[in-house]
Amino acid sequence: MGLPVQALGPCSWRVRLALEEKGLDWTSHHLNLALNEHVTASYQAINPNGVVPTLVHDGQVIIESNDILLYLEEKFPEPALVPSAARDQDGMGHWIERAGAIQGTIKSLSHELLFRRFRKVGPEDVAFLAEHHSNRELVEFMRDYSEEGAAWTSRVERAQLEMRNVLSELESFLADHAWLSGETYGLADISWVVNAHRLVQAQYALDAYPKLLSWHERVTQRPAFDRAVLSYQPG
Ligand SMILES: N[C@@H](CCC(=O)N[C@@H](CS)C(=O)NCC(=O)O)C(=O)O
Repeated sequence: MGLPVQALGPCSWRVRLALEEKGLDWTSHHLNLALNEHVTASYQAINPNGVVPTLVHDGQVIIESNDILLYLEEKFPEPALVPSAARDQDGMGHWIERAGAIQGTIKSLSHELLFRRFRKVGPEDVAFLAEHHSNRELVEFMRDYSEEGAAWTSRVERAQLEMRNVLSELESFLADHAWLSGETYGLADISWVVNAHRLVQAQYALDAYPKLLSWHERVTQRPAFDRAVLSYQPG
């Protein structure tokens, strides 16, 4: 049994959501991570980290999902997904940065709570990655995941702690603000909803965070979220 392909990459959901919100035309070059389609020399020549997503636009290559959000906003400012007030812009920047920094945490929890049921990784898979993937961090992660020893336990414990901390911060912020981007929905909401949605998928206990759950519901009910994530089928 496999996960639906759209379940595999919150970083790609993030970019698709921004593209959908802005109503932009784009061409998908889908890579199936479970089939190691990102573990090729040709893809790593485009994205040296060998991870998805990558945006290629007007001859420019942008490789970090949050950087892609900011790039899209700069090139395609309408409809605006940044707040007009400087104070809200700072707040938005803070949350986007936090989303980028928490990526490893999301990855550890996704593997522990969701993928472990579907994705078996053995020593031969790790050896394949070590030979063909230039991103050493990614290879070490997969080695720890496959061995399920002390190194993995410590990754998961660290991730649980970091996640609890950031969820408390989000809950406090959302107690006073409708959106992470300030007065209106914007890039910080896009950046975070994919993380929150992944936690929901992984059945992470979120009852202690009612403001976050209500914000998640408001964002995931947007038609763009449906197109970018829930009903998305790779072409
Ligand atoms: N910081 C990067 C992280 C990208 C990343 O880790 N992408 C994941 C999917 S969400 C990936 O390609 N993983 C491949 C793997 O772990 O083998 C970004 O935000 O674009």
